[in-house]
Amino acid sequence: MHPVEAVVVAFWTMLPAYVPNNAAVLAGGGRPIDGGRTWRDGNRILGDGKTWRGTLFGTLAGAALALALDAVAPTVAGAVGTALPGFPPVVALTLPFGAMLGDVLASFLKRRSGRERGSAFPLLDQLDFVVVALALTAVAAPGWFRDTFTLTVVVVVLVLTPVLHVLTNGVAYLLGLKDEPW
Ligand code: CTP
Ligand code: K
Ligand code: MG
Repeated sequence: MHPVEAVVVAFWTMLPAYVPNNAAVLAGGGRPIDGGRTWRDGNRILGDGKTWRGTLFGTLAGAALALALDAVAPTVAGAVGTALPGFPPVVALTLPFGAMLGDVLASFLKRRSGRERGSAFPLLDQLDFVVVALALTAVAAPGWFRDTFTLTVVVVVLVLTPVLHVLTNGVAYLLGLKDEPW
């Protein structure tokens, strides 16, 4: 696969996993998932930054995007001259839900290592959602995963994602949508 093609495929395929975290920032608030409870170390289990509303809205936004991308894939593929993968229904769910789950698991690890809500945890912040979105998808749709995520595409995703994450969160911070630029 040509490198440029790999970047196009990687970005396209990961969009339903990229959007949930940003959607959660816009929709978040209300009851925290951990209900305010603490772990045995005395720190919050997850913290106030992981809410039911943000998680649900993020997942739905990513799933809706996957369906929309699926509908326009033939047109876009023709325009850019690159074959683009479709999103089977199960994948339209595992990519965004996996992304949200990865973010939640990362918060659990942050609280266990004594980091307050909103603190930075370099690399974990940039890759938590990708790793779990891919892992969940690999388990739920192994055939699709093998065909779509070739080694080249996986490498591109692991390099491209932190760059995009830093850029989008920086912009969200400058726009006043996010409290921290990470
Ligand atoms: N958010 C949410 N539910 C989620 C994820 C995010 O409601 N599952 C919202 C919260 O308002 C959160 C904001 O999006 O404060 C930014 O998300 P994030 O940076 O992931 O959370 P933090 O507040 O930084 O908390 P943590 O330290 O636990 O990551
Ligand atoms: K996060
Ligand atoms: Mg944060």
